[in-house]
Amino acid sequence: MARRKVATAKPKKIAKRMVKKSIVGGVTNRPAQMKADPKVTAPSNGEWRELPPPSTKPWGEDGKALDGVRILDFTHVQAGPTCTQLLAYMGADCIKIERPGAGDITRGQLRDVKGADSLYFTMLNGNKRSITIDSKHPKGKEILERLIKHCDVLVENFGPGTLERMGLTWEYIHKTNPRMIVASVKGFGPGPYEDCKVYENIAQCAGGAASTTGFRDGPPLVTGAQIGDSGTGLHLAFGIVTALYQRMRTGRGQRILCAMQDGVLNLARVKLRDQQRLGHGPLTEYGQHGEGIPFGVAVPRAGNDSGGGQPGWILKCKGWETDPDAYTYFITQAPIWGAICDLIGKSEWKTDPDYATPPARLPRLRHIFNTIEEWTKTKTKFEVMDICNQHDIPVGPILSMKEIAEEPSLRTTGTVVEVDHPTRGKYLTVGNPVKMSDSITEVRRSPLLGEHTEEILTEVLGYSAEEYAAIKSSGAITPSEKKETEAA
Ligand code: CAO
Repeated sequence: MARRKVATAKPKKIAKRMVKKSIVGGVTNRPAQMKADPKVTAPSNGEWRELPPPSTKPWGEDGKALDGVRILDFTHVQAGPTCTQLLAYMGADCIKIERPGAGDITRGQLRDVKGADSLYFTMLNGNKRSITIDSKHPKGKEILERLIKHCDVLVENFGPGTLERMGLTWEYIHKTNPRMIVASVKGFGPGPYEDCKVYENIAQCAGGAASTTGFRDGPPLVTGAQIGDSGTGLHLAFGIVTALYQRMRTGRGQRILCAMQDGVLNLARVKLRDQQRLGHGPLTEYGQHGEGIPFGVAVPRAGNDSGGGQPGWILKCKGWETDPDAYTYFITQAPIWGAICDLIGKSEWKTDPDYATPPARLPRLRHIFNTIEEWTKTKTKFEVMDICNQHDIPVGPILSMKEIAEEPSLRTTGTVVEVDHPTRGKYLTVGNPVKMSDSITEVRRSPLLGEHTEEILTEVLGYSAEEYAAIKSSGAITPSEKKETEAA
């Protein structure tokens, strides 16, 4: 793929902007007043403390962003694990609690290698440690209490009421460890649906994404991107990091709730924007306006129309007859309209009043894109990318998952990472999509079920060897015989 031009700001300008920002933000940055001891402690008087002196270690060699943060990870399936995996990528010590003998249900779902953890599990639980605890066993409850005292954040995405049924109410957790942040994903926030269990596609439907996705003459569509699960996990991670920041000032934890419906709506906010615009007239940038089809009472599905004021569409490229992904996205951004006309052999459109201005083009978009497509059909999607980028025309090849998996630049940046696993061998996972200059992510494989049980009980929670042996024989960390007999 051709490299895109990247706008670069002059270093001096950036430095000036950063100074201004830190003053606006109220962060004192005066070296003369720096404390010698860089340890971070919560301020006792509620006033903000000074920052430690800037590290002199090389970039990326002074630990990770969330070093020292310990997570009690009570998550399962996708929404919760996405969140905790991101926190683990950032350096948090993520301790995943799993049911003895079973574990996260996704370990066995969509299995592709017999007897090995599925990709569903391994790609969502990297960089974590796994401990098995029966949360309903008396000894298990005791271990959980100790974990609550030793952790900073509890993350869970059980069905409504499940955590409380385990005895882990907010009141109990807060009393046990007032500094603990309790972060939850639920399907819906407080209201008529708060007790409902929710999976990805339900959230996409309830959050407004499905009704605005697809083609006008077809049914609502869900998207392949997991905006309900992974999107909400991402929102939750943001909430956790900001709560950790607030805790440095207040010294106390708090509850965080991310409802999947809310997370999806946040990602679909431009459609709520359009809903309100609809009250003031037709949505002129939607293809249906140009086709003379009146709007109804709600935002319609817009097919492949581009979201903003830069009309775009998906166009066929060379090979489309046999390759389902031989397409490109093509945007007719106004400033480069002349370049598009020249490229596709329609230079006369530059001065033709029917085509020369964006408003004149709106009713003719279908014809315009059909004409551009006659040109893109003569090139591969990568040729279109190369040629158009020389003219600053925004286009994007439709990349298949196969192409993404094989794309060398994504391997170089650590966005696609190959890791080795003791039972399933090598597999690809998505690395940290957030790149930080001083917190470098090293992606590690997901843990086997209960792989770190002994290490966490003895090294983190301080149980002696005798106590560990007693816990082991109590049945709190091993599958019960009854369950094993049932399974057999
Ligand atoms: N020891 C003993 N029991 C355990 C356990 C452990 N370590 N871990 C979990 N359990 C038990 C729970 O106590 C609960 O049992 P009860 O129902 O008897 O209280 C049960 O396992 C799990 O309950 P659940 O409701 O969370 O799971 P489910 O499979 O019935 O539902 C889901 C799954 C995802 C629909 C539901 O958890 C949910 O709605 N979560 C919130 C929304 C969400 O995150 N959805 C995203 C799903 S995809 O990422």
